[in-house]
Amino acid sequence: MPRTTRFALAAGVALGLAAAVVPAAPIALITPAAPAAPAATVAPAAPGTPATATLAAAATRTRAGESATAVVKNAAGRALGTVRIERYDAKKSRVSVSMRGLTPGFHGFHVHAVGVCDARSVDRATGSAFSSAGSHLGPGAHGDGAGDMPPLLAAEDGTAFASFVTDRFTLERLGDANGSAFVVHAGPDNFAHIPDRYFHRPDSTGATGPDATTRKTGDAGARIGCGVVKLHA
Ligand SMILES: [Cu+2]
Repeated sequence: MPRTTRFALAAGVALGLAAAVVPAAPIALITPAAPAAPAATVAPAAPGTPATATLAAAATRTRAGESATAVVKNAAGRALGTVRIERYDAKKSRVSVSMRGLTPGFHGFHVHAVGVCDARSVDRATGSAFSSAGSHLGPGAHGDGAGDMPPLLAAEDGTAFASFVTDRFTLERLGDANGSAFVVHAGPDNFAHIPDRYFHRPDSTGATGPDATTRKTGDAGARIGCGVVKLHA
């Protein structure tokens, strides 16, 4: 296995574990075999805050009309799952993911900047569908971008569940003029986090370090699923 791939997996494991420690909130499309914890329990406890107070606060954070959904489909039009986005507080969003039919392992998972999932639009970088969704939601270089999220970890049965809170985008941002889309990639995401010791030789431009593909997409590869964000009134 190439060093960079090995590193990418290690990075993905760390991030995946961070995402996996939080139980997935129930989503209508797929019910996890293990009973999912109520959504309120995924709220991280603030230091020194009694657990009961945190639960009560979390329960009131999501008000009607403060959520969005994206149904993610593959290039053949088959639904892979659902992403639910809720307002967590003024600056944060809670993202709950439920997928099936993925190849086992880690998958790069990003918000892309355009709310169009056209399976016929070919992504020139990878040859895959959904070029229409544009690049990652910015601003920020890959790894620090608004649209960067913990990768999905698909189990041997192809299911993936995740729930996390991010302050990198709000519902307003997802619903901006050109919308946005949640995209699942074929491979793991290294977040362009390549240590200096892996620097490659200078390329044609004289640049060293991670190449353009790594810096832009974290080498997550083909876009295998895409779901347009729909805000709920
Ligand atoms: Cu992406």
